[in-house]
This record gives sequence, structure tokens and C-alpha cells, in this order.
Amino acid sequence: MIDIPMLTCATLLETYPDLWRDATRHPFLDRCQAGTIEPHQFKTWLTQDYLFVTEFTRFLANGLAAAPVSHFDVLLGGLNAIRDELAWFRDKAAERDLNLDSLPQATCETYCQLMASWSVQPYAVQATALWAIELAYNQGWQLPGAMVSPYDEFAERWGNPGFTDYVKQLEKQADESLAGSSEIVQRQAEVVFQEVARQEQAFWQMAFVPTP
Ligand code: MP5
Repeated sequence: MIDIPMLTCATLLETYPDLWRDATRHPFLDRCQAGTIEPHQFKTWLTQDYLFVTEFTRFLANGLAAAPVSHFDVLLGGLNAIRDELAWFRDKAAERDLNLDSLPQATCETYCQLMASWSVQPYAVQATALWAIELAYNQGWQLPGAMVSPYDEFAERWGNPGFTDYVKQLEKQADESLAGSSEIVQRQAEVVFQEVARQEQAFWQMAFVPTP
């Protein structure tokens, strides 16, 4: 019998280092760190990310609906944190006179539509996507190093030890669900991981595209 290697989150990161680097290292983040990002570019990201997080809330809620009871604690904690995060986004937008009722740009819309399509896939695929989406921000906001004000607050939100711990718990749950999955489901999870990485890279890049 052929021995099929078990897919884990760590294996995914090892298999696609370039894709993951591009998802988490971007001039947008380096310019936040240096304080040289153009305010209108930051505002584009902020507005679009709020729209993304509203859809991500639905993705997380769908994940909870598909999860085993033993995973509820971590996912409910995530949903609770998102309630605060959405309020925080509204505060950050108000400080900058931003209108959050704006339309999603094509990049944001594509990512949200893909996410919705993952919600009907097996739970292991959803758990892998959930982990990858959160890890992208957890690493992305930390990798450039200490950020200057006002961007330090954003780096702290996704880089703080509590959030890092949450992402580790998501990894554990994703690994557990992948371990109990068929090879077909594991391949689906691998494809979705690659898509998350591509979408994250495109999302950073969107800040540099003039708003139509
Ligand atoms: C996250 C995000 C992290 N806010 N935006 C993108 C494009 N990817 C990942 O999600 P959350 O809910 O802010 O922790």
C-alpha cells in the first residue's frame, strides 16, 4: 500500500514558501512600518478590509455551524472578538471621515465570493482556510518590525500575543480535522490554502490601485 503523507498546516507552509511570503510581505506593510504609506492608500485598505471582515464574519459563523462541538470554544471566541473588531473598524473609519458604505472593489469582491464558496466545502477545508486567513494577518503585520504611529495600533491588533495564540489554536483544529479527512478533502484544503495566499497578496496590492 502506498503511504500517503498526512497534510498539516505546517506542511502547507513548507510546500509553498514563495506563495506564503508574497501573502505576508508586501510594500503596503513595509510602508506602514516606515510611516510612508499615502493616507489615501491606507484608507482604501481600511475601507475594503472592513467590507472583507463583514463577509469573513459570515464565513466564521458558517464554520462554527459545520464544526465539531469540541471546536466551539475557539470559534466562539473568534466570533466574539470579531464583534469588537467591527466596532473598532467603525471607530478607525470615523477618525478618518471614511464612509464604510462604499462598494467593494473587484479584488475584495472576488476574495469574498471565494470565501462564500469555501463555506459549502467540508469542515476541514473551512478550518484550513480560517487558519490561513488569520495567519496571513498575524504574520503580515508583525514581519516588518515595530510600526510607527498610527499604524502601530493596527500591527498590535493582529500581532498581539493573544491573537497569535488564537491562530495557533486554529492551526491545531485545522490539523485535527485534516487528520480525519480523506485524501480528496486534503487536496481540496491544499488548493484553498494556495488561493488564500494569492488573495491575500492581491488584497495588499489593492491599496495601490486608484479607486475607480
Ligand atoms: C484578515 C483581514 C484577518 N482582516 N483581512 C484580510 C484580507 N485577511 C485577513 O481577519 P480578522 O477577522 O481581521 O482577524
